[in-house]
Amino acid sequence: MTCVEKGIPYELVPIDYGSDAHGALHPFRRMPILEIDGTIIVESLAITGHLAEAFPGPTLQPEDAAGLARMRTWMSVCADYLFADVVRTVPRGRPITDEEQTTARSALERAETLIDANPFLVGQELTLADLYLAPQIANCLEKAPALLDGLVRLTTWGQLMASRDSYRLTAYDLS
Ligand SMILES: N[C@@H](CCC(=O)N[C@@H](CS)C(=O)NCC(=O)O)C(=O)O
Repeated sequence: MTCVEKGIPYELVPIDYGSDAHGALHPFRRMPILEIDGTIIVESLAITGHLAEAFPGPTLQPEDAAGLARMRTWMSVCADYLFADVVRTVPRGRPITDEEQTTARSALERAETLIDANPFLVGQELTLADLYLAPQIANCLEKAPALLDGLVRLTTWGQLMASRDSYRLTAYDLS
């Protein structure tokens, strides 16, 4: 999504997940991994920050200190809490248990309280915070859409994100 928003051409390269070749690129054998001009960058925080800062186009980061803090709060919330309690907790391919539902719903309700009246998570412009949260909400909508019932601010923001090319062009196909 960051590449699309910045207008940076990119290619998705398949990898033998968990293999030694994967470990040579990312010692913790996770994704994403960015190869750029012969350099490998791992971890979403570093990758998205590098793409935002090293290329022309929208900055995707607020210029004021308070805005930056708010963006980083969201990125931290996504990386630590929503990733664990929603993305990792909500199963694919079997019904969600009551306990999983409570864990995920509670995290989403807490995230909802962080959304204000602005269209994007940090003000009037799209930032990396939106690009962190959008795939997590897409993942939730795919696996257990009812988890978002009644969460009006998250849903409204999600609809705004879903209308963007970066969202549509990076949607994954499970078939
Ligand atoms: N802190 C890492 C988390 C990376 C991560 O856990 N990625 C997931 C995919 S979104 C993954 O590789 N999962 C596969 C696994 O845990 O083996 C980042 O922000 O890049």
